[in-house]
Amino acid sequence: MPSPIPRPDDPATVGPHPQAGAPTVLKIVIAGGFGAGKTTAVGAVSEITPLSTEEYLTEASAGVDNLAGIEAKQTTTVAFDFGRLSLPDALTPLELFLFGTPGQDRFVDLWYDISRGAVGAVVLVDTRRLESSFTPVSFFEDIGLPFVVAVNQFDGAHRYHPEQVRTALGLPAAVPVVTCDARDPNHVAGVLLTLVHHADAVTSRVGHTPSTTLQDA
Ligand SMILES: Nc1nc2c(ncn2[C@@H]2O[C@H](COP(=O)(O)OP(=O)(O)OP(=O)(O)O)[C@@H](O)[C@H]2O)c(=O)[nH]1
Ligand SMILES: [Mg+2]
Repeated sequence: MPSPIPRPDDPATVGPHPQAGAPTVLKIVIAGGFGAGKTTAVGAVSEITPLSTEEYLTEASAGVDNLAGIEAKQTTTVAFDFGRLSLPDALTPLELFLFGTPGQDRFVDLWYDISRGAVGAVVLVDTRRLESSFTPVSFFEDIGLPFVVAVNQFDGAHRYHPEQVRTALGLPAAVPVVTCDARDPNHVAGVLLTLVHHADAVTSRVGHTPSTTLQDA
């Protein structure tokens, strides 16, 4: 059985010296292209009423925001989502602070602010609009923040094997690619644990924490 993660002395934790038994608090970014299910995922798993910043899509955004496959979508995130998930039964009790990004590329400046202090990111992918995943993937590669890809399996969408998605996105073997239903709390919690383990493995391997640790927040 691998050791529990993150270690209590991991510098990528909130607070200078987490007390024994106190949860390790981690900031996690939920990212992905427009309409990939970020707000849905945060809302599904959050134990508090999530903070969201939704605005109605207007005719002015027609032709800018691609609604193919999500025609029923009426709102979009214009700042960020916030939710919280406690995992007290993990070997190291965890408290995850979840920050969902706005999806459109035009909000990329906000992605930097939202990613500050995070230990890692989940990139949600809608395979019907795969092209919208390239910018968030490149973003986290560029800033050096560990990330996992979670394919959100929308009803009626073709079910691609995760390895097909890896190839299509040009992801290295080290980046976990998993599938989920963003509406399912158990699925989302599983994706988050995959990310926490992956981030721990990456930071252990390179011998330092990402450039955006919680100490920067
Ligand atoms: N069938 C299905 N619908 C989903 C799923 N996840 C999200 N949706 C729907 O897809 C639409 C988009 O979901 P959002 O959570 O708003 O997506 P988002 O990524 O936050 O969108 P932006 O903030 O605008 O980029 C909503 O109508 C959701 O109800 C899913 O797993 N399955
Ligand atoms: Mg949203």
